[in-house]
Amino acid sequence: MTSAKKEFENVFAILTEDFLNLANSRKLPQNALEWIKKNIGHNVFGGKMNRGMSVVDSLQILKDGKASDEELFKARVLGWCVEWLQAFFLVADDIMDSSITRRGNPCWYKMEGVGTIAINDSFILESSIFFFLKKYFRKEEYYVDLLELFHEVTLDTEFGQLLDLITAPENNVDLNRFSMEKYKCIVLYKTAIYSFYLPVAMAMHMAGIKDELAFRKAREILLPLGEYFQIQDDYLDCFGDPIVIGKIGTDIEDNKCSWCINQALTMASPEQRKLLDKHYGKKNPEDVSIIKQIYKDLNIEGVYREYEETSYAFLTGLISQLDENVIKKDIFLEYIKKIYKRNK
Ligand code: DMA
Ligand code: MG
Ligand code: MG
Ligand code: MG
Repeated sequence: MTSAKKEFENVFAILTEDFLNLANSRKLPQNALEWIKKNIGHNVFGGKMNRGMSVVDSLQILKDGKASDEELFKARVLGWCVEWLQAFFLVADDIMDSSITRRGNPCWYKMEGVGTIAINDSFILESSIFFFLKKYFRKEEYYVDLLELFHEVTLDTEFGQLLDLITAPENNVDLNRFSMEKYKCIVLYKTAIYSFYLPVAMAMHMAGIKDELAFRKAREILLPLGEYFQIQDDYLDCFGDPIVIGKIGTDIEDNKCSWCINQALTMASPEQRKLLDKHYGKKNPEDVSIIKQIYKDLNIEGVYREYEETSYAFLTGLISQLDENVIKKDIFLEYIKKIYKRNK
């Protein structure tokens, strides 16, 4: 592990302690404190930390590598706020998607004695963010910007999750409902904004950037980058190694409007289309393997490899056109480097 990652990890323990002290100051009994500690440990810690680290990396780039220790600490706190937000979404997402594993462990709601308590645990994870922001940023002139950003991004993500879920109703498969256009709208809201725009926008606020154009330009790159990231997620859901990605895919079972099915729909013969209609969105493993066989016959893997190349060329092209005086290209180049050809 890099020392930057280690330094980032160290801040997790500080924030966990802060939050437990808060709960303790409210006179919560010992078993509640232990529950909260387990919730945080299971759900916030142990991810790839890409989102969180990118607040730190982006700030360093914006400050030409001269960020002070105090600024770096604050960027790490904000990075963990993104990780806490992600944990809040994932705990709920796994319930709604009937998922089984996450980060190589059972999903939180699947843990012994947790069940639907996970719903309230996800709320607690969300609320923790505003405690951290108040504790560490109350006196900063950009405090309100951070609050607005978290509130707006959270709402957008919830809109995205809504679209994702109502486009995939259980026991009511209708592949005519799907399209690449709908797909792009879902992933913009459910993934791109919180995973890509949020971390960079926070670093920009910390760096004192006020230029609206800079925020707009950042968005213009980060949102397509987020779409690319979710297409990778959808591809890995079906074709990734569960051991490596740490989760067992459920998109086919869940009738999800995933990139793979949308791609298959544009290529399927009438016979294949009939099979897709008949077997998509079913929990039965036999149905799932029929869908996977069609994906194989249509060479969805090959189409994905090609998409990945085209998309990489498109995104690096977009970045190269940026005006360095408005926003630094390196922020985005760092990002794309981290996710290009990822297998987890
Ligand atoms: C992820 O969508 C979106 C959010 C807001 C968690 P997903 O269900 O495809 O994610 P995963 O594959 O990690 O369950
Ligand atoms: Mg999910
Ligand atoms: Mg989901
Ligand atoms: Mg997924």
